[in-house]
Parts: sequence; structure tokens; C-alpha cells
Amino acid sequence: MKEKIKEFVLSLGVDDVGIASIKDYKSPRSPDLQSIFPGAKSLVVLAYKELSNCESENMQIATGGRLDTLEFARSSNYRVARFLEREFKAKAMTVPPSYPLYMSYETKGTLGDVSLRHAAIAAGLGNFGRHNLVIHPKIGTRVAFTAVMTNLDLSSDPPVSERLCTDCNICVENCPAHALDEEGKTDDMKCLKISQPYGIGSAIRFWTKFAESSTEDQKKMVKDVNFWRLYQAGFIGFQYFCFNCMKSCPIGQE
Ligand code: B12
Repeated sequence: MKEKIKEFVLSLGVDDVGIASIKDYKSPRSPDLQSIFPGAKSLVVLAYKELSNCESENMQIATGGRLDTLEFARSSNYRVARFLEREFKAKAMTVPPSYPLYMSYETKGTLGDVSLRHAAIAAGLGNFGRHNLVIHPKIGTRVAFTAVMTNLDLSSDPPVSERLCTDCNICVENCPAHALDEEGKTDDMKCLKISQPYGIGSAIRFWTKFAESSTEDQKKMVKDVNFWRLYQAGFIGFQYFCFNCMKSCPIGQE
């Protein structure tokens, strides 16, 4: 059954696929999978090579490439879930690549309901690097993941035992936010400030100032580039302005 699933996933053009029994999915800060999908037994984890767009200094092109990856990833998720339901009369639920996330002032949208990095590791698709991203043995760091949870009882693929990160520290040195200074932890807020400068924090600051301003100043504020960028980030979901940790990593680029 595992081979049939993998063959189908790869036929979609997905770069790699791994399978994990949920017994091997260990993400200490994430909710219990049974609270999301009672009866879930396995995860089918899909890996996608990120496009070279991330190298562009033009942030519209860089984010556009990521959105392409996410769109393909979402549609692959749907197809795999339906395949499991059709072929094996299974129940299947998809895990989105990024958003939606549980949003609140307390969590600040920094905790996914299912941790795709821990799922990828459990499915034998790689291990953590110094940048706290998962490095795939062949694709390297420029890899995105999605997953499909299912009630099919599938065994885990063997884990990647060899450490893939070479500790060259290039990612740490290239992080303009200094978000990777502490080993084993990304400083989310420092990362967000640089990577998503038109996120919710900026929106709150903008609208607070707007509410307190005179009509004349409000007219000026909606002509400012800040407002136009906030507007776009809001309707596309988010716009990244930094890909340094991902694009500076030499692993997979040789
Ligand atoms: C919220 C989120 C963010 C937040 C918060 C990140 C965070 N601290 O987890 C912010 C906005 C900061 C962010 C940034 C980025 N993200 Co993000 N993000 C997510 C999301 C939606 C949820 C992550 C989550 O639940 N984290 C909370 C819990 C699970 O993490 P944690 O247990 O605290 O683990 C942290 C550390 O303890 C450490 N860690 C845990 N165990 C171990 C073990 C070892 C040995 C080591 C070294 C480290 C380590 O790693 C984590 C990083 O802080 C996932 C998608 C998903 N659903 O998983 C994508 C995801 C993790 N992001 C991804 C990417 C690509 C990015 C960015 C490159 C985007 C960008 N252009 O900036 C940066 C990278 C930042 C970085 N180097 O860490 C990819 C990672 C792919 C990969 N190859 O690993 C994911 C999986 C999206 C996807 N579908 O592919 N992200």
C-alpha cells in the first residue's frame, strides 16, 4: 500500500514523499494529533523543491515563487487526500503548508496545528540544520513540506541518521534579524520584523496612528507606500522580504 501511495504522489510532480506513523511524530509544542483528527494513524509527508525565485532581490518575484510552490503544494495535498479516500476507503485530512494558523495575541500566529518539520523528520525526509529548517538529503534546505493525515495504519520510513548540516554558520551570519543567534531556536519576532514587515504588527501600528490622526494626515497616510504594501500583504496573505536563511545555505546547491 505504501508503494502505491508513493507512486501516486510522485506521479503528481511532487519531489519526494515519506511516510510516518504518528507514534514517531514528536513535536513537543504542537497539539496532540488525536485532538485534530481522532483515529489518525499516519502522515504522508510531501516535499517540494523551492523555486530559484528566492534568490531574486525583487521581492515581488521572490514571494511570487513561494506562492507558486504553496499553490502547487495545496493542490497536491487535495489530490493525495482524495486518492487515499478513493483507493483505500480511508479517511484523510490535509495539513496546509503555512496559513491558516490559529491567530491570537498570545500565540501571534507562530504555532502551526501540525508541525511539518517534525512530520518530515518522522517520515525520513531529513533533519534539522543550524537554521532550524529541515534539510532534505537530496534537495537540501530549499524544500517546503505539506502532509496528509490518515487513519490508514502505515509504518514509518527509516529516519535520516546522518546529520546533514555542516555547521558552516553561513545562515546565522546572513540573518539580518539576528534571529538565529541562539542555537536550536528561531527568535520568531526578530525574524518576522524583517521577513514580514507588513504583517499584523505593522497593520496595528498603522491603523492606531490612522485613528488618532487628523483628516489631512489620514489623506497623506493612505498615499504612503507603507499603506499600499500593507494592503497587498493583507490580500495575498503575506509577503516575505527575506529568504536569507533558506537561500544562503549551500546544502543541495552544489
Ligand atoms: C509559524 C511558522 C513560522 C514563524 C515561526 C517559526 C517557528 N519558530 O516555528 C516564522 C514567521 C518566524 C517563520 C519563518 C520562516 N519559515 Co516558517 N513556518 C511556520 C509554520 C506555519 C508553523 C511552525 C510551528 O508550528 N512552529 C512551532 C513549533 C513546532 O516549533 P518548535 O517545536 O518550537 O521548534 C523550533 C525550535 O525548537 C527548533 N527545533 C525543534 N527541534 C529541534 C531540534 C534540533 C536538533 C534543532 C537544531 C532545532 C530544533 O526548530 C523550530 C524553530 O524555531 C510552518 C508550517 C507548519 N505547519 O509546520 C512553517 C515552516 C516551518 N516555515 C518554513 C519556512 C521556509 C520559513 C522561512 C524560511 C520563511 C521566510 N522566507 O522567512 C522562515 C525561516 C525561519 C527560520 N530559520 O526558522 C518551512 C520550513 C521548511 C524547511 N525546509 O524546514 C515550513 C515547514 C513551511 C512549509 N510548508 O514548508 N515560520
